[in-house]
Amino acid sequence: MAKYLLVSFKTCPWVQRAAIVLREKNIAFEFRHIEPDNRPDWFLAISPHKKVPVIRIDDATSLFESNAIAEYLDETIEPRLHPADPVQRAVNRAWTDYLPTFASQVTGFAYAEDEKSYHESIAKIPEAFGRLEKALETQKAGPFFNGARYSLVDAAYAPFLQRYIYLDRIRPIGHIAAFPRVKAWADALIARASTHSFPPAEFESMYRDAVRKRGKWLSQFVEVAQAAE
Ligand SMILES: N[C@@H](CCC(=O)N[C@@H](CS)C(=O)NCC(=O)O)C(=O)O
Repeated sequence: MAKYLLVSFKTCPWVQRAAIVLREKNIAFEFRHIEPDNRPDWFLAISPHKKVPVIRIDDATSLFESNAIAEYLDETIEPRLHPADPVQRAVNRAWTDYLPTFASQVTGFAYAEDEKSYHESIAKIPEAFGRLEKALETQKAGPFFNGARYSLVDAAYAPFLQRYIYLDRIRPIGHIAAFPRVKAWADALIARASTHSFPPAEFESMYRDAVRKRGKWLSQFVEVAQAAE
């Protein structure tokens, strides 16, 4: 058995965040995908909220919550992805704290039940992108959040920026074009090998299929042929 076992749902962005950190650190791990509708007893026994990701270490210790997992991996395995400077580290942590809000503002519309709530949800996107655009401007960096060095902030936002781009291809939204730094950041993250747990085209098709099966308002726009590509 590998030292690290990452328990996953195939399209979960929070799992992807943990997997990215493992890949950035070149850590060998077993990636075990389970079905959301059929969570095995061994998993329920190690996941207090019954959620993925869970990382099992040496078949002895289980950690949950993607941020806690990312921080643990960063504290224990080189290279450090957090900046050495304490102020920059605090800035980075502040932006990883913002991630759940960002995720719901930027991809929450995919869960809207009807057209009205879909449009209400879409209207929240510019505020979230605007905040990140300002943060990237303050960092004066690129291509990644802190510049040339990849960080835990990059690993955190990559899955959600990738999903926004995929959702935009299901039904065009266009907001990201007004935020050039966010757009360039998203492009750099999508171009990075560590972002991808599956070949990108295969994953996009898997993700579209998951959006279609969700049965929300947006689901009707996912064409079956596209989902099965
Ligand atoms: N805050 C958690 C979120 C994890 C999460 O929401 N995982 C979803 C899958 S993407 C899940 O397991 N959902 C199952 C459920 O809510 O019962 C983290 O960062 O790890």
